[in-house]
Amino acid sequence: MTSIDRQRLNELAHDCGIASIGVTNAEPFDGLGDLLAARIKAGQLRGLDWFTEERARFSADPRNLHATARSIISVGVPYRMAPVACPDDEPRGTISRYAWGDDYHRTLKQRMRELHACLERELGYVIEARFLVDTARIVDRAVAARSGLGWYGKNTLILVPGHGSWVLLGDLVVDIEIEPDEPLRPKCGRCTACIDRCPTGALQPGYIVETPRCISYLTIECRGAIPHELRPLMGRWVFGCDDCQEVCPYTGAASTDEDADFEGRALDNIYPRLRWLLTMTEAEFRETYRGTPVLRTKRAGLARNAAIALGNSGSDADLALLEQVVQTHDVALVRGHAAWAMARIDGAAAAPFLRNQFAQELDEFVRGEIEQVLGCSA
Ligand code: B12
Ligand code: SF4
Ligand code: SF4
Repeated sequence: MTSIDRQRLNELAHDCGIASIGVTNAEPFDGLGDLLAARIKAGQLRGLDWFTEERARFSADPRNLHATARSIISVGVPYRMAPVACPDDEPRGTISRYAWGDDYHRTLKQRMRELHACLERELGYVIEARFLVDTARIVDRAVAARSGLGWYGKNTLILVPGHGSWVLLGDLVVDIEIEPDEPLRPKCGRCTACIDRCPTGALQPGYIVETPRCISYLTIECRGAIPHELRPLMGRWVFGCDDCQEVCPYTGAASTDEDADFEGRALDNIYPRLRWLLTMTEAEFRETYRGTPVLRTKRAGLARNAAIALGNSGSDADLALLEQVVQTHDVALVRGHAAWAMARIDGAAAAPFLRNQFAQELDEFVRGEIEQVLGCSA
């Protein structure tokens, strides 16, 4: 069977909307299973219930996915769109760039399917393939690093030449042999800008993200109350966090891309109005975020995050709305975080309302939140 010429593969990928690729074999990833098990044991992935040692060990050997796999094409799709100005007419939160437009899982899978079809056409025979994006069954960054698609930055992300870390990753696992690429040399040198910038101290030396402290985890994956000590550090992020990427010199130097799938559909998909997030209906939430990654956090999670962001950035002018949220929001999680936000904006001004609310509040969580911010007792 003939295989594909490497240069031709690049061209086909490009035609399918995939800017960068790297190729590696489908051998197991040496030491990865043990590394992941150690990270789990150390609590660095706490909160991600699906991230079990069993899944982690499975993901270290691509042949678990596909017994006859021979090669993996690591695909990189950049998503740095032109900057959008944030109007300052009212308080707004920030959504991380990858979530401005369409859900990347769908976009990448579709482009990988197109590449697979092109390959079959080009070679004239059937190719068994698996299409993976962001699953627990393979470690996308490990594939990208071994295939030379990019190198590990100290922010633990893969930096792709010309695009920095503004690149989403997918894996096209195939049963044909393709000439593999060499891994790239890491280029962080003495820079530690991302570690220094991380607002919560989640990013640590040694290529470690403490998941339970990462704003990305807190705003997207965490379903319950956000720990009090982390809330003031979350700034205006309401979905994900890009701080450890924005500060990176390689990522800063990245070219902007034009890709309709990743463009923010409207301002509320980039810098959403915080007051609106706190009062939006389920229908409004679904309409605005339909088909985007933001749906993952659900309406209650996004409203909870908005309460924190408003607490961190709002003024006394927002207290009346927050009072209304504490009294009437249909989700206790949001009411409790709104009480926190009032105290964060102006503890003295909020105290009479919060004391009064505490006296009549029936929900245990909301009572607990008020108790903590006021120091009042039952
Ligand atoms: C779980 C997960 C998260 C969790 C946990 C992060 C974590 N600690 O891994 C949370 C929710 C916090 C998260 C956040 C984000 N994520 Co995420 N996440 C994943 C997911 C699903 C699994 C990652 C995983 O297996 N982690 C566990 C182990 C493997 O990670 P680790 O302990 O950091 O170890 C790795 C590296 O640090 C490195 N390493 C470890 N030690 C050493 C030592 C040396 C010397 C070197 C060189 C490297 C090295 O090797 C390990 C294997 O990759 C992947 C998709 C996938 N299936 O792979 C996306 C993925 C990593 N996430 C991605 C993105 C975009 C993000 C965010 C930027 C989203 C955002 N804007 O909010 C943030 C960035 C946070 C950060 N700085 O990493 C992209 C990264 C793209 C890229 N260019 O690298 C991925 C690949 C999704 C995708 N398919 O595109 N994520
Ligand atoms: S995404 Fe934000 S919180 Fe998480 S490691 Fe990066 S800077 Fe820190
Ligand atoms: S900010 Fe500096 S240390 Fe962090 S990934 Fe970029 S170059 Fe590396």
